[in-house]
Amino acid sequence: MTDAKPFRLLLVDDDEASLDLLASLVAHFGTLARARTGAEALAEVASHLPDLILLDAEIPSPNGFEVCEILKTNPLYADLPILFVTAHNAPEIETLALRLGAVDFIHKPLNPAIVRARVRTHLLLKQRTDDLHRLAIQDPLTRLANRRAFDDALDQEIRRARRNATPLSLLMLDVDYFKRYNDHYGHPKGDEALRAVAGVLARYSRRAGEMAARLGGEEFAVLLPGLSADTATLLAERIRASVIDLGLPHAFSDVAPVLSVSLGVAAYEPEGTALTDCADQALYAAKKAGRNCVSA
Ligand code: GH3
Ligand code: MG
Ligand code: MG
Ligand code: MG
Ligand code: MG
Repeated sequence: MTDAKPFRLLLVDDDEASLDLLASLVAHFGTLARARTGAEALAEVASHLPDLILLDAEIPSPNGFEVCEILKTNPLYADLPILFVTAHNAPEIETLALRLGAVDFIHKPLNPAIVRARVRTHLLLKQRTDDLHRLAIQDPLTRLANRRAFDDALDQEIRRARRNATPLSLLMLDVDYFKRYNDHYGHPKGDEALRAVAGVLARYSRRAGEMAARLGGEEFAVLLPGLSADTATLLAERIRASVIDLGLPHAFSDVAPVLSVSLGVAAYEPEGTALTDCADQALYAAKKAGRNCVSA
């Protein structure tokens, strides 16, 4: 149907013959998972998020309507399309399913052409939703998180740090003498350099909850839940050294023969100055201290 990645579909029905029939109708869309009860369906969604669910209404507990309600009230699964498959013909049953958040309704006995057509439509819509979501949160040049995604993650992590009294650190990073780099090597080379710096940040922010983001221009941030200021400062120093190790020649920098970055480090303090302001001030101090260095 497209040359994009194959889709993952979850088929839920307590009747083995129905599962086999459904599977034969939609196998060409991608990979299939099966569940025979509501509990199995929820477990499968939690372990391997599908792109679409074909959900029999009459399954052992929780039943199809309950499964739909559970999934649709969880923000993690709000975009997951659910198509009900059922022998019910009553309009009020169909309305209930749609009100619970189902995108469509398919009647048994199954009409093969209708099943394929509806599933295809909803997979295409799901793909478009995913694409738009990615565009909304990703910086197109570096593929890091963009400022919008960063601001959301920062809010969330600050709330978590306050609630659990766990450490949270933030790095702010700015490329040194980048205007000169652009002026002398050209904008396309400048873009390449930004991608290379982003690659370094991505390598150092792989643990769950960590996020590297491009805030704009040649300014980046790394959000580090669980890290104290001391540990974050060590990490910042490793990032600084790794950017130097990229070895991108910068003949017009006053501080190094290669491209370098300055970093500011700050740790969250519930009663203190805003975390981003602290990290910004530290970055400014690093610039004042001569660039190609870390300030905390
Ligand atoms: P400093 O060491 O004080 O940070 O000096 P600087 O030259 O890096 O700082 P300044 O803010 O004067 O210049 C930032 C430059 O970043 C200006 C602009 O040309 C460049 N820039 C911003 N966004 C992009 C981009 O998307 N691609 C490229 N190639 N350059 C960009
Ligand atoms: Mg059934
Ligand atoms: Mg700047
Ligand atoms: Mg700069
Ligand atoms: Mg600037």
